[in-house]
Amino acid sequence: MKVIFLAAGTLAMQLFSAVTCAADNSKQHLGGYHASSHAGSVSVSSDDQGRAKNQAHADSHAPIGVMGDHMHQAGEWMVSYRPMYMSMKGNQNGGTSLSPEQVITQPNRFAMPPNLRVVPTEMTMSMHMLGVMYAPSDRVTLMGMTQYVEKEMDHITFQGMSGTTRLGNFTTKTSGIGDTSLSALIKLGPAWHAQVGVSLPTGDIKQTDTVLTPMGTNPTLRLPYMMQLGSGTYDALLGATYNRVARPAKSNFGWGGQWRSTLRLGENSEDYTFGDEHRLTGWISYSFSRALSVSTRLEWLNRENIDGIDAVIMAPVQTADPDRQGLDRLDFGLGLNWLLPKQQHRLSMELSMPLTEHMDGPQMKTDYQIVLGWQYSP
Ligand SMILES: [Cu+2]
Repeated sequence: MKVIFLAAGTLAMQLFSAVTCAADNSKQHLGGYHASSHAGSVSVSSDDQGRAKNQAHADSHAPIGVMGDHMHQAGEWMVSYRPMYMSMKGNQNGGTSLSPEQVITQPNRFAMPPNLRVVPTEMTMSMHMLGVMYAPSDRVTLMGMTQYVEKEMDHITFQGMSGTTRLGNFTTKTSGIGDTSLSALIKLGPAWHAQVGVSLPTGDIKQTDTVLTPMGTNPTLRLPYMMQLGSGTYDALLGATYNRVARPAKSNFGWGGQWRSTLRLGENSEDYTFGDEHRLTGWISYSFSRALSVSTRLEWLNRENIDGIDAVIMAPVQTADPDRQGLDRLDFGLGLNWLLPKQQHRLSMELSMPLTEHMDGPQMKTDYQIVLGWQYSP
């Protein structure tokens, strides 16, 4: 796992420097200098000093994996693109790893066959997140985000109603627009703000693909919950963020923290509700200069099980079970924020992997996650 993490890190760095060069070149064509521009600064702390004096810091944004982390000054716009890639591998129940042969000793909630017969072995998820921010005043920043999602899951099918004979493998894929969120960030103090928002169910929850059954047939079925593109419900988004940027004269260290919850409102058209999610994170950043900072971060994620059931999702596989979706996970992340000259563009990346994970399983284990970011504020 470590090797993969390192390899992914190197790849991400290469990607990053490629993107950086491209951005550096294109910057030449952007023309005039804007005195008040910051690719999204928050160091709005001193209103009395006037805007021209406000300079952005690389660490005035949290690590790029943190959403809704910063505000803007009145009249500022920002657009952003954040590609996110997540890899999951292998299975776990509670805190214990399970081989595919161990997974199929677990009971099947649909009773026939008595135990699970299909085991997911690997999953990848890519999200292309597009965001817009606008601040009508110094106290409020509005934020909209939508995403294009691609998911892929590999499985082993075991033959017949019992036994450990492997019949074959199959892969399911889904892709499309995910859910869309609209939020307001409200300033509470010099380094504090709250988030209040709603997630709109723009992602499809009826995605299908062809599977291989234990009987050797290949029907096209509605795919399990985690392969769907959205929640199907309107969700409330609530959070609070504190971000203290480095004060170069005193210390190059900055730090911050955030709480963020996704609370599902009601039931979707297929008679179920995804579990609420709660995230608590804290980070420390170190600034080499105003323009470049690195960070380490811990994030705790709690996700609840699904309430209700989609009557069409019924298969001897763990992912089809609404009671095998909840988890607690602690992630460790390493990040980098770079504010390009003229302060209009920011490039960021963050790599993270779980330190510990506990789940109502069996469920797939998270391997690692990479988030890249390009943010532009004219
Ligand atoms: Cu912004």
